[in-house]
Amino acid sequence: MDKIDSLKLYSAILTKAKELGACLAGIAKVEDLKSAPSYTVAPVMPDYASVGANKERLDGLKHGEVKWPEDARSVIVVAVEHPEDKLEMDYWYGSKDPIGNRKLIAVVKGLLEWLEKDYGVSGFHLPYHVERGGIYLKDAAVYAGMGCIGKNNLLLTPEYGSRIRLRGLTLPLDLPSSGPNSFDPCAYCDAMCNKACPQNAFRTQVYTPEQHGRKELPGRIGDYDRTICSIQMKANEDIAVLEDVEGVAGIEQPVRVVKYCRICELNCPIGKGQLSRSRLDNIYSKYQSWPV
Ligand code: B12
Ligand code: SF4
Ligand code: SF4
Repeated sequence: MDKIDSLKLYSAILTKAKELGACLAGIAKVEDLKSAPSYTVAPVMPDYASVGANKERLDGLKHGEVKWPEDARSVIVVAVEHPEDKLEMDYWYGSKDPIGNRKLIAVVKGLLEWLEKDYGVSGFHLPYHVERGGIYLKDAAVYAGMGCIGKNNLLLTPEYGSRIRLRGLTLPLDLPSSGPNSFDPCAYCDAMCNKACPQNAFRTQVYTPEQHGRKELPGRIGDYDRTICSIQMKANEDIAVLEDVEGVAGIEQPVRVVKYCRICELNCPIGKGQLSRSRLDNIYSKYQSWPV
């Protein structure tokens, strides 16, 4: 594909992703991602097998390693907003995917069908779990120009803060990359996101540049401890109760609704819809199982 054609396709993909329901979209090069922070650091961190990890790793895959599709050259990252006035977008209803994830899946499927039909290009729908063939989506989103990694260890975007969820697909085409950029509001912020964590998961530096070979670590400086964060996630699972749910496709009976913690995400003032203190307190009560 020549340069003009790849620029036209690049722009058409981003437009189509938004038509299909993405609030943000961007493109990153696979070659750049192979040396991005999570891709080089995760394999040398201690293995993680708690909430959010899939126990069934693809054959031959080492812990933290990413299995790229052989022909993958570019990653399209799409995002869907999970605003604080629609907390249910993030809830797990029994074994059903959250509403937001279902929306993301529909966007990716729509893009793949359109690319095949209009351009004769076959892409690959990346699974969510890295252990099952997925990739580290936050780094991909940074390289795709969607934002930076905040001190809350999440992708932070100018438009929505961290209140978005991500999914991706790969293409066998070299497309222009839309990032990274210089957006970094955390440089001037005293990190209320970290202070609000009910488990104090950012209490101390647990990963160092010397041990991990680079300075971009979990929580930026190595102070986000996923084993502590997962204690809260397990507590959220334990306190989930049967609820009558209305208006969620596929749910007819009362189901256990798991509301995973997102306090470090919601406590950041960046992006749309800044929260009043009373609304924050109301939200906290839904996630916390004990007082801080
Ligand atoms: C496993 C997992 C979990 C586990 C373990 C988390 C972990 N970070 O290890 C648990 C269950 C604890 C968890 C918790 C949460 N998760 Co989670 N999780 C994942 C998953 C599947 C893989 C993440 C992973 O293993 N990362 C590898 C570890 C080693 O990296 P890391 O801790 O993120 O640290 C790296 C970055 O900080 C990066 N980095 C640091 N500085 C810089 C600078 C630059 C320039 C760059 C490029 C990178 C970079 O380098 C670090 C490694 O050195 C992803 C989905 C996916 N496929 O990517 C979702 C994902 C990251 N989770 C997400 C969310 C929202 C959450 C929660 C809020 C829970 C919730 N309600 O959904 C919390 C937030 C915790 C936090 N503050 O980070 C979203 C993030 C969206 C966003 N806005 O960023 C993702 C992308 C899923 C999604 N559907 O969109 N999660
Ligand atoms: S509250 Fe938001 S802007 Fe401030 S440090 Fe945390 S993530 Fe960055
Ligand atoms: S998701 Fe909750 S427990 Fe985990 S780091 Fe954020 S605030 Fe702390």
